[in-house]
Amino acid sequence: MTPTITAFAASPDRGQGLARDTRVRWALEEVGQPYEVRLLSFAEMKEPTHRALHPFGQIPTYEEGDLSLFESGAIILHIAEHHAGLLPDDAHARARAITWMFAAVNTVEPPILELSTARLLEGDKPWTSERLPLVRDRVRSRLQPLAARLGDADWLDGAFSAGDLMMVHVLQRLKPSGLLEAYPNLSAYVARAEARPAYRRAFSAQRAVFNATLPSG
Ligand code: GTB
Repeated sequence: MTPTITAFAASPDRGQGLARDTRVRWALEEVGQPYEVRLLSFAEMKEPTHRALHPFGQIPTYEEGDLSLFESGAIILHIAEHHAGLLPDDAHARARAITWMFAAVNTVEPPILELSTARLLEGDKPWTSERLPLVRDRVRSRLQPLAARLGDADWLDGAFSAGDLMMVHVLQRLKPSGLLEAYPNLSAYVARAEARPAYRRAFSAQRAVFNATLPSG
């Protein structure tokens, strides 16, 4: 059964692939599962029909037969558990890959989101100039140990896994901040993941949504 995911009809990132449907698209591409996409406006996301799928009125959601899921982490774990390619077979290695998924969304992503909020939503507040250095330090306090753990390995724990997919998508959000550049192995890690054919396909698919909104000619 072909799953259907939801995505922004008009992503605020203007096709940079930073909205969380991209990580779900990427997981589906990695495992070779075709999918359909239902595009939603901000107003449609808050309507009861969509809130029945996503209590918080957000994207992405995932529907497959009578199963419907929200939360990108849960969706990707579901995909990874039902297809080969994103989680190792060995039970301990599998548990470690899932640990990296949680580390990405629960430990690394929060200060990165805080930085985005401070820059984009609160950039005009009088206290932002004092707050930004603190938030940037909080991001560094996650990047430094992550860079130390990755070292010169290609991926966080052996072969590429759902843990890397999630971590890379979280780190991509840092690109405009310039913070990632201080950690050359993390920059190379992100670039390595972005060179994967599955990522390229996912990126192009979400980009096509933005391109379709551009005036022709
Ligand atoms: N924890 C949830 C998950 O992982 O699925 C978070 C879902 C979420 O934040 N969804 C966002 C959303 O629907 C889109 S991805 N927002 C609309 C709303 O809440 O009303 C977050 C996002 C938005 C914009 C950018 N950007 O412009 O760069 C990047 C990421």
